[in-house]
Amino acid sequence: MHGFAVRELKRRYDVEIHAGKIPMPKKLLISRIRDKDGLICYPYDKIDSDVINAGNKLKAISTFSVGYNHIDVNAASERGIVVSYTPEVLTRATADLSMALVLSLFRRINEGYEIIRKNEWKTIFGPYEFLGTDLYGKTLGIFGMGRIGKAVARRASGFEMKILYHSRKRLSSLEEKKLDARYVSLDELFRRSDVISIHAPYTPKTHEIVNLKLLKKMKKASFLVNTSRGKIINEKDLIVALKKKMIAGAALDVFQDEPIDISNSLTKLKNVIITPHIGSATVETRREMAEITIKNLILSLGGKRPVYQVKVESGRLGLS
Ligand code: 8YV
Repeated sequence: MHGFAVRELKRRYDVEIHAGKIPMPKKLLISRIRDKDGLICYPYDKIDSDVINAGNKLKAISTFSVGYNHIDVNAASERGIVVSYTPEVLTRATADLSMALVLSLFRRINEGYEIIRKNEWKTIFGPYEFLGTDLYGKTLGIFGMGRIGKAVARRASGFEMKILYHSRKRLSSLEEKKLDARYVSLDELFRRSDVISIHAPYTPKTHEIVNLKLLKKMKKASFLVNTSRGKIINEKDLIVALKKKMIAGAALDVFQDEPIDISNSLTKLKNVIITPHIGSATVETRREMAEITIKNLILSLGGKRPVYQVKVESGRLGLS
């Protein structure tokens, strides 16, 4: 947690900070939460019903993230505990990273870097060597057209890409027009896109929704990008698709298990770019996330509405 945020919290409350192993072991968390009024947590902390029910005095949970699939929101709601999160402030940073990954795949930036690093750039490339593809005129398929999906669409428009999308809710025709985006079924999205970028939340409904059946529908020359949650993709199926060259490549910032194990094939495949869950990792964004996280907690503990409260709605709950 940022220093300014810790200082502000300490000015108001008795604060206990876990500074040991991450994530905090469940037993330890359960024992330390018993006398706490509020909790600040991160996506790697599993805040399940055992943890929530151990917090006898718990009134507020504030997560330093837009995703809240790590919190049993139902269990919290049953106990009248307010759950808050940090959307909006990380939209731009995450959309920027998604576009960076799209560009890296299309223009083979990582491959280029690798051949120079390994001293394999021995001759000047001829006109047909080391070719990537233009973004211009290609179709970007956005799965999950929420705040981040829309920000990706706006950026992709700047590169003159065509936008298809699939989402829980279809946008209004005015919004579709503004973004120049066409709504299609999930099947059609996977069939028609040159690159698919995932921006859906992780829920029981999206759990491993991207499986072999769907990947088989993609064009051989197409790419997959994921900056949302790893478990939306069936990783084993993706590895099969990549090894068999059913798709051209993937760029992933999130994984089924994080940190990814070095023995995972995704760390070895040539047609894969991986980054260590850095979607929101910019100086500006992380500072704003910290501001919102403590504001959310302070407002909730003061009996007021937090800046961003997680609403209990079926289909968006469940633990990862
Ligand atoms: C993490 C994220 O919050 O916001 C999310 O849902 O996955 C990330 O931005 C960030 O890595 C801090 O743990």
